[in-house]
Amino acid sequence: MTQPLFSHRKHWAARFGTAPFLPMSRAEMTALGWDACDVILVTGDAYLDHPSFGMALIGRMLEAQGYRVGIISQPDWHSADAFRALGQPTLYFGVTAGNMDSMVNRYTADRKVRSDDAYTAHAEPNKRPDRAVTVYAQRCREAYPGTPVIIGSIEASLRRIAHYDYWSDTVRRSVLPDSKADLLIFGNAERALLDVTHRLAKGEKIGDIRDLRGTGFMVPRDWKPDETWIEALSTELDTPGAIDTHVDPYAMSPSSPPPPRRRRKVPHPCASCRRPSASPRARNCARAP
Ligand code: B12
Repeated sequence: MTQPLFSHRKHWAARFGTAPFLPMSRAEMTALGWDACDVILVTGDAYLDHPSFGMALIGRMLEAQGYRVGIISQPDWHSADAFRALGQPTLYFGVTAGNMDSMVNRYTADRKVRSDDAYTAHAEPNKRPDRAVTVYAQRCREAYPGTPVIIGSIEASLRRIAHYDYWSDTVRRSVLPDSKADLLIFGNAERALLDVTHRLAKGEKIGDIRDLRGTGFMVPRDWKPDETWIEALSTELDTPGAIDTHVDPYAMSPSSPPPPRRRRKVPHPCASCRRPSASPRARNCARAP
C-alpha cells in the first residue's frame, strides 16, 4: 500500500547529486558521470525545467529520491531510433503525452490542425504524434523489449477505461491494450510512481505490483488482488445522484423550480459478486466493459 512520500530510503545513485538539467543526450549523461539512466521519461512537450511541466516535476521528484532520470522530449516517432538515444533504462520508461491530451493539443474543436503549440519551443506545431501515449509506448517497447513501460499524464488518465473519443466519434477502448504498457498511473502520479520505482529498484517484477491505488493494468477475467477486494462494474461506479433541472435563464417570468429527479436504482448485474451497499472504495477493483 502507498507509503508517505519521504519515508523511502534513497536509491544508491543519490551520490551523483542534483543535475543542472536532466540529461537529454549520452554526452550530457557522460558529463554527469552516469553510465545509464534508471528512469527515462518520454514526453510530447518541450523539456522545461519548471514544475508546470509534468516531466520536469516527475523527473526532479525521482531525482530527489536518488534516481538517475533522463528525458526524451518530442522524439521523432517514425522509428525506434530516437527512443534509444539514452540507452536502456535500468528500471523503466515513463511515458507522457505532455500536459495536454495530444489530440486536444493538435486539433481545434472544429478538427482543424492548430497553427501553434503552447508547450513547444517557439510555439511550433506538429512536434508530436496523434495519440502520443500509445505511439511513444509502442516505440519504447520496440527499442528495448522487456523494459517495463509505465504510462501517465492527462492523456493516459482520461483514456484509462472505455471512453467517448470526440476526434473519431467512437467509443474507444482503454489505452492500456493499445499502448501495451505494463502499468498506467492516473491523476497526480507522485505517490504511486515513487512506490513503483522503489519496488522495482528492490527487484520486484512490474507484473507483481498490483496493490497500488491510482493504477490500472490488464488482468485475466475474474482476477482480484486478494479475496478481501470487491469487484465493481465500471458502469455502476459513481452513478449520478439527484440531478436538478437547470432553471431557464431566459425565462420571462419567475416560476417555481421543477422537482428534483429521483436517483434511478440500478440493480447490480454481477450475480457472482455480493457487493455490500456501501463498499470501501480503497479496496474496489473496477472492471471496465
Ligand atoms: C497553464 C495551462 C496552460 C498555459 C500553458 C503555458 C505553459 N506553456 O506552461 C496556456 C494558457 C498557454 C494554456 C493553453 C491551452 N490550454 Co491549458 N492548461 C494549463 C493548466 C492550467 C496547467 C498545466 C500545468 O502546468 N500542469 C502541471 C503538470 C505538472 O500537471 P500534469 O501534466 O497534470 O502532471 C501530473 C500528472 O498528469 C502526472 N504525470 C505527468 N507526467 C507524467 C509522467 C508519467 C510517466 C506518469 C506516470 C505520470 C505523469 O503526474 C503529474 C503530477 O501530479 C492545465 C490545467 C491543469 N490544472 O492541469 C490546462 C490544460 C492542460 N489546458 C487545456 C487546454 C484545452 C488548453 C488550450 C487548448 C485552450 C484553448 N482552447 O486554446 C490551449 C493550448 C493551445 C495550444 N496551441 O497549444 C486542457 C487540456 C485538456 C485535455 N484533455 O488535454 C487543460 C487540462 C485544462 C482543462 N481542464 O480543460 N494552458
